[in-house]
Amino acid sequence: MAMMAFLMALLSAFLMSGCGQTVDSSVDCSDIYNSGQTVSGIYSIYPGDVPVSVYCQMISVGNDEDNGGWTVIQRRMDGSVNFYQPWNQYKRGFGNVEGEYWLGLENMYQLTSNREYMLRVDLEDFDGNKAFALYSSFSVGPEADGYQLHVSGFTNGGAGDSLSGHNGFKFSTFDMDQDAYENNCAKSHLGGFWYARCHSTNPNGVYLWGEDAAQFAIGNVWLSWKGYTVGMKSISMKIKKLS
Ligand SMILES: [Ca+2]
Repeated sequence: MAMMAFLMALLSAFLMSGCGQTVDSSVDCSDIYNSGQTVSGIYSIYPGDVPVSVYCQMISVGNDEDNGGWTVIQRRMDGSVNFYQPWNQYKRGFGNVEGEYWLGLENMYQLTSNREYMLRVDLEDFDGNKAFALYSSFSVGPEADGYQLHVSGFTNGGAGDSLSGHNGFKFSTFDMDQDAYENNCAKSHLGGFWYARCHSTNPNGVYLWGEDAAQFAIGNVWLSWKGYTVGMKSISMKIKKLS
């Protein structure tokens, strides 16, 4: 009996402590950061009942004070992942958490439906120039409303504002046209996004490897910084919970 009690205590201690880089019941990277984990990397978070692997950026890149606990929801960095994906993939998430990935609309909804988040978009071109855009409020609506985007409160980090025009629009993919255009924005711009008629940024578009004047508005572009024909070397979207 004593042995059994000991084993139960051991098991209990193990379950309480968690394992690896999992921090038990952390909803997002803000929780993980606040628990003392200040090294950027891959962690498990719990947007809902099941763990999700995510890249936590614990230090902001660039000249601002917003360090700590950014949950990366979208990341392009080397063109290694095909972002021309159907609805179910954008809903569930896809890619490689060590590199390029999309966290998934359902996870974004679970995270932001009853908590307040800010959004930061970091951009880098192939000449090494960097800029960002900051939004004081970001959330994604439920699937029943087409995973509608709610974004506001722009602050300029040099990139200008190419996202506020997408506020209020539903998410669209090539097999789920919910945009405001008579044709299919996802098909004509080769991505998946909260397209309007159609876009001023296309973060999930084709990885262009820089400027290509022949490829108008299909690349991973940010209009107010580099126009419609310059693809980013890296573009990432990350959210942080407001305290
Ligand atoms: Ca349409």
